[in-house]
Parts: sequence; structure tokens; C-alpha cells
Amino acid sequence: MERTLVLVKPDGVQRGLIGQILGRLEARGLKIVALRALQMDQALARRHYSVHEGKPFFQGLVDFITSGPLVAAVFEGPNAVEVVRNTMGPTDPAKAAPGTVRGDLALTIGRNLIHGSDSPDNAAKEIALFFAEGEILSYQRATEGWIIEP
Ligand code: D4T
Repeated sequence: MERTLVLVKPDGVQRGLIGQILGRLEARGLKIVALRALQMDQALARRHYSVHEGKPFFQGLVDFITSGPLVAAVFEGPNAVEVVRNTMGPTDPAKAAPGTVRGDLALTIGRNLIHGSDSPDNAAKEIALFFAEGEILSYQRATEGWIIEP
């Protein structure tokens, strides 16, 4: 089953939106298989955002993501990467449709509340930055058959 990394960024934590953001993904039927709160240090932030190194917004992004605690979660389900990206809305909240996390709860690109991996390959790499394999749970929910047809 596909997995993806979700971060509720420091703006989401400060605004008291952790439950709402994770709740929307949970309510879609995705399963939380790992969860922790932490504050990223500069080294982890630079690794996580290494594709953006050299871009004009890079240092601001690293400063923001390290500015306070965040919540990291691994969600699992069919097409988890695509489902999370669609539920988040596009990177710039101004372009995000109502009904998406960013379209309902955010206004500007530098405070866009949530991160979700953009491909299964990147998901695997990003998950490994935050969780050891032994910290990722394997379990069945009693509701599974009501969410995913066998
Ligand atoms: P993340 O990675 O945070 O989930 O965002 P996205 O996957 O939706 O978008 P991204 O990787 O292109 O951007 C990473 C992060 O950088 C911020 N950003 C981005 C910014 O502050 N200014 C910019 O011009 C861009 C392109 C927002 C998200």
C-alpha cells in the first residue's frame, strides 16, 4: 500500500490546526501509520528541502520550517501521494480551490500550512528523514472494508 509523508508546518501548529488538517486526511480514509511532533533543525530542513537549494526563497523557507514545532505523519492508502496532494491544494493558497486545506485555511505561499510528498519515490526518501522503519506501524482498522473495496 502506498505511503506518503505529511508535515503540519509550524504555522499550522501555532494556529491550532493540527487536528483539523490531519482530520481531513483521516476522514478521507487514509490511515496514520506513524506520527510525531518535533522541531526541525537547520540540517534536517536543508536536507528535506534540498531540491530548492539556491532558490531565492530557500533560506526563508528553512528559517520558517525550523521556527517552531511541527507534526510529521505517515499516511497510508491507495494513491496516498495523489490523494494528499489533491486534499492540500496547490502550493500557492491563492490558487487553491475551496474545499482544500490551503483553499480553506491559508492565504500565502510562505505560510501554506502543510507539506505532502510529491511522488512515491520522494515519499520513501522523506519518510526515512523522519522515521525509522521500526516506528512505522502495520495494523488493520475494523472499518477498512468500508473504505477500500477488497
Ligand atoms: P511543500 O514542499 O512545502 O509541501 O510545498 P509544495 O510541494 O506544495 O511546493 P514546493 O515543493 O514547490 O515548495 C516548497 C515550499 O517552498 C515555499 N515556497 C515555494 C515559497 O516560499 N516561495 C516560492 O516561490 C515557492 C515556489 C512553499 C512551499
